Amino acid sequence: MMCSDIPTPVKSMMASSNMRWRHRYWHLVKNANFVNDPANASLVLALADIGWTASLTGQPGSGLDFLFMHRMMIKNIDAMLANANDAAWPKVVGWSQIPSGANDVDWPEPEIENLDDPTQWPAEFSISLAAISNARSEAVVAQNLEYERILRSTEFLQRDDISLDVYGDVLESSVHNWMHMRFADHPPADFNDESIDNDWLGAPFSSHVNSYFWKLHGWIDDCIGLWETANNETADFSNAWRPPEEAPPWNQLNLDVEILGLAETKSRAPLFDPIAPFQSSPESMESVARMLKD
Ligand SMILES: [Cu+2]
Repeated sequence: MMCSDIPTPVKSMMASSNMRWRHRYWHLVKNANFVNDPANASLVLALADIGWTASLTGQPGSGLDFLFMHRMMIKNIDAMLANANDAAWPKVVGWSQIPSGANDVDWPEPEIENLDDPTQWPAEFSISLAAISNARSEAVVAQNLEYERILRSTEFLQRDDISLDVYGDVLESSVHNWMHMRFADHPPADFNDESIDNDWLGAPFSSHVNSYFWKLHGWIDDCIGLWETANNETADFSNAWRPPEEAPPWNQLNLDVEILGLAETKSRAPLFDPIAPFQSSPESMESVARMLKD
């Protein structure tokens, strides 16, 4: 299937404010850097007040949460796709293999001008562009394609230490984060643009509006089935976190005026800087490397 975009009516539903904030909050409340920053304390509390609190990425339970949340997102969009009647997108079908070449005929790495020349990067995009450039480098691509092979091998899936929860965590902090940045296009001028045009794959606020998101998350979701087959067990998500439906924009949260003012002067959406949200910490990269060593 030739890299066709998801049908427009479905894309507009994905671009809705509620969908955007929900996906943003989901990733935010699992991010230790965000949650543990004292500057965000008031916001963290306001979110917890309306049910947005969960185990942090890397903590027990977070791998199941990750797999379950994105499985629910797929279920949700599949219902929309069924109604949209687009032959190219009857439902989400994940990549059976992650595209290996930069110029894959169906799913190429989107072309970004001057990506190989950091001196040309506008300052406001430099962190994002550095993350994309790194994710596309030969060594990082090779490393992650090797991870792909290991993560789907029966020997790995049958290891005693690879519960579905641990598996979800490893998937998230390795190939998942990498795919988000590798296939991201140039960052948008306004990361908080809620129009359908903002489908930047590098931030949870916009990534699910992008068709690549559904190819890569389909790939992740298929991993659950591989784990089930290898272990002759059915995935049990009964303890996974059910995030709230309610996801008001951050400036409508119950924050005191002072905090709100402070946040606004820092930048327009200070607390959600999409710098490189899909980037694993060095510690979690090391732990992945240790776990995926043959
Ligand atoms: Cu997500």
